[in-house]
Amino acid sequence: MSSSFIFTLICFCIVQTSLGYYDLKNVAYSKKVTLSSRYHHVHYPGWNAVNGRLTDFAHSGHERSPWLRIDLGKNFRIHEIEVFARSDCCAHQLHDLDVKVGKRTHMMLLCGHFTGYTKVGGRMAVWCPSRTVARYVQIQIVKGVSNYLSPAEVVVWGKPIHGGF
Ligand SMILES: [Ca+2]
Repeated sequence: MSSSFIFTLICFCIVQTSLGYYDLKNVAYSKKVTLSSRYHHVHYPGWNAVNGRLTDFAHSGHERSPWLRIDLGKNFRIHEIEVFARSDCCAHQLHDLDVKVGKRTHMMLLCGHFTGYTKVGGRMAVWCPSRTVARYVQIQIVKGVSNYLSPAEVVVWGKPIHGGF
């Protein structure tokens, strides 16, 4: 993985997205993460999914519909959410994701869905409806009866509601 790409993830560079926004930043970087369960042998904390590195990963326990939720700390206008698969192996672990956002954890709305599998080191992306505002972002596997959720990184491109970081 090139250092310039990692720099893009962690240094909040101003980016131009496919829709032409220039002021979006990765508002998930270093925020609080909750995993639905914990992998039993080795601890791969949820924080690994927001640390700006694609060389490590968070890892849930074995369950039907594991999820990972990021608390952005406050409401942001959310534009795009990217989920990166592990770069060492096991891309099949990341598949059929619901991506939900909400201002409260009990009021999450579907922002987008990704059907199928990624490849090793692959990327899933969903774009939220225009003017989506949320504090929480959650990804969850919604297909299959026995799954691990092991994203290398979750990037949330967003911006403050009233300007200024
Ligand atoms: Ca990571």
